[in-house]
Amino acid sequence: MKLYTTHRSPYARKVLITAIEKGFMNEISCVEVDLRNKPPELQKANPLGKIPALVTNSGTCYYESSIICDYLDSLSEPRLMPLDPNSQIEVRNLCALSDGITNLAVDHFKETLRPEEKQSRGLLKKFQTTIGYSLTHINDLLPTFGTNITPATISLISALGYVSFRLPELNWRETLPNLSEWETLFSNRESVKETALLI
Ligand SMILES: N[C@@H](CCC(=O)N[C@@H](CS)C(=O)NCC(=O)O)C(=O)O
Repeated sequence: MKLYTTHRSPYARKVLITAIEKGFMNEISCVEVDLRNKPPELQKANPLGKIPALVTNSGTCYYESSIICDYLDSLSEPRLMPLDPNSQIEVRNLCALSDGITNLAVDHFKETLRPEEKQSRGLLKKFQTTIGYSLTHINDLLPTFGTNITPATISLISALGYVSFRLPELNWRETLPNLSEWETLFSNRESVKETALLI
């Protein structure tokens, strides 16, 4: 399998953590992509031109990080996704919340890339406030995330890593000690250490 990726992508990190947890890293060759100069083969594999994109051995391309994680999870037992439908919907809901935080942090970063005089202070503030509000909400929801590795915990680990990297000024570890403690539980896991975003 071929995975188009970039080392600073929180979405690709979800896929890599899943691949390591499922023991598939030896079967995946990673292609590091320069997003400012996308190779034609990425566009060919994924018409959206986004990473992560996974091309399977039979040539199928999966585009969205959650779909790629689902695909990898489906390849072997035990599954990271709980089998019970009610638990599944809970896990997917928590994934949506965590991925939503990642999306806000990415949008914030994109805004900071614009020339300073064109950046919207209001928009940046709105992204920061919504991230802060969502992290506080997750702090209260932590028991539902649990401490097993699931697609939801993977999404949350990835979101927290990205927020810490791009928005250190939010200082969430100081204000949300429960969430910080929860993150620490996972920090020595091989899949988490090996995929830590490079700064
Ligand atoms: N919802 C998508 C988001 C993927 C995404 O936005 N990836 C970014 C890199 S972090 C990208 O490829 N950006 C390049 C572009 O949009 O052209 C997922 O979960 O896979």
